[in-house]
Amino acid sequence: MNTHDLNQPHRRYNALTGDWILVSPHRTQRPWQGQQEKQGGDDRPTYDPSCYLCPGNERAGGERNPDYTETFVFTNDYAAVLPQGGDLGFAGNDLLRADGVRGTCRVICFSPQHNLTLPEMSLDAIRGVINLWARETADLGKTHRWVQVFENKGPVMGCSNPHPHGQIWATDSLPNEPAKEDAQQRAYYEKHGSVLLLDYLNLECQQQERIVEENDHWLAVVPFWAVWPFETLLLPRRHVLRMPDLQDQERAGLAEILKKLLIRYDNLFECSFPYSMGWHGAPMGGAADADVQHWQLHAHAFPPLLRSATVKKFMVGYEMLAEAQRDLTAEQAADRLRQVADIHYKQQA
Ligand code: H2U
Ligand code: ZN
Repeated sequence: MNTHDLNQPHRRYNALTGDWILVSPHRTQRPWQGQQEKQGGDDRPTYDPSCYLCPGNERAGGERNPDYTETFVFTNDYAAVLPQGGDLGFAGNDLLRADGVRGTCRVICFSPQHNLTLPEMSLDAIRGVINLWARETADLGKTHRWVQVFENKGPVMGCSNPHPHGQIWATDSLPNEPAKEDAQQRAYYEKHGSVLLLDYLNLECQQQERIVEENDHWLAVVPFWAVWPFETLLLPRRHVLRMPDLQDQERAGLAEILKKLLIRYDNLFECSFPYSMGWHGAPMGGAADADVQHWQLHAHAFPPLLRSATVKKFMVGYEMLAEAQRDLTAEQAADRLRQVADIHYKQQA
């Protein structure tokens, strides 16, 4: 199969979720005319006395942050789920169903420095964030079935504060997206006797059409079934179930590929690239490893920008009513990401 032949309208199958996506490549055969607007200078201070995530400052709930020097984790003062879930006492039926949910939410500060972002942090500091993700996943995984680590970056993604931070929501139930991925990976494993995302990784290595960055331990691709214009999927080369299972070398490799990928993102439109990014690994909370061998750890990055720092893709109309659609193909998106410089635009002379 050669994806270069896919230049007519077609639908691509997302093997990981079972969803379909409409691709309309004929609409992009015109030359690229997207504006490349530069955003105003980034003049945030390294410390902001009014920021509720900066070291030493008071948060909305009245608690005070310690004078942390690397990373810092706290329980979200406005958590979406609470530890004391229980019987709802709700007598539902087939049409009116509700289940209780028990869980906890944490906020993780990546750095004490208010004006940094992940791609601008040192490899050592990024490794500190990776270790924190792994530690929190292991810790919350002892008592929760699903631990969702994520970062919302940029006001366009609804991020409330530019201080570099992410979140973790842990629940006793499996949310929609991981449930779909669990079912798809399991069915594939039963049918082929191999791991879906590792077979996919091998295909990407053979085809060399959608790879954006790679190193000895990791691969970053625009997946064949990408929905967001510059969506990427980050995969370890080895079969890894969960983030805490990553070895030292793999953590070092992850810091490296993450920094490179995010620099490419920032350079694409010369702006601090907004996205939602997060990790999926085998369910936790007592799931026996033998029952989750079909899983492969991975991260998704879903950036909303389409043509410039200020023109985003809207998921409206056909996507709300029918299915997701894109013009730019995954192959074209990967090509554009490969073509930008790998030195951050703020560091370029
Ligand atoms: P976002 O910027 O991704 O929305 O995350 C910030 C989170 O920080 C948000 O979930 C929490 C909000 O509830 N928060 C606190 O826990 N304490 C505060 O003092 C303000 C914000
Ligand atoms: Zn701050």
